[in-house]
Amino acid sequence: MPIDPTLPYDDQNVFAKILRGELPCNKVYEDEWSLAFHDIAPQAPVHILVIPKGAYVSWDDFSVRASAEEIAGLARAVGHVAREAGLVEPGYRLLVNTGIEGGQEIPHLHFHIFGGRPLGRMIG
Ligand code: DGP
Repeated sequence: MPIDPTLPYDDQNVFAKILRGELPCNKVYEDEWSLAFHDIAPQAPVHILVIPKGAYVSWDDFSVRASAEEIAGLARAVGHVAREAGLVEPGYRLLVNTGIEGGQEIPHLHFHIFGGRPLGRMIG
């Protein structure tokens, strides 16, 4: 069920639990700002999620409240993970579902990285 991004941060969401180590994940990268792990229900041969360590509900929330360091840290992590996954040459797709009509289900900001097959053109 898509979430309302205007609600306060829910620290019981699954990505918050993954960040606290209360739930497992298949980790591919971690640094001061970010954690990346494989999606539990991959929609492409490569489907990785990159999340900020800070408590941000959505891209909208992050774009308003995150520091320049956090924004840079997350952007660098997304690029790094895609490069390390070997996706730069064939290409890949970034997706950030935001809010109810954006189809966001987990109320902690996450970048989807899709790759490993031709993805076609898609808007929804
Ligand atoms: P979105 O619709 O953008 O909020 O996508 C949420 C994604 O999170 C979806 O592709 C499935 C994934 N997901 C949900 N629960 C878990 C989990 O517990 N572990 C992992 N690795 N991924 C999850």
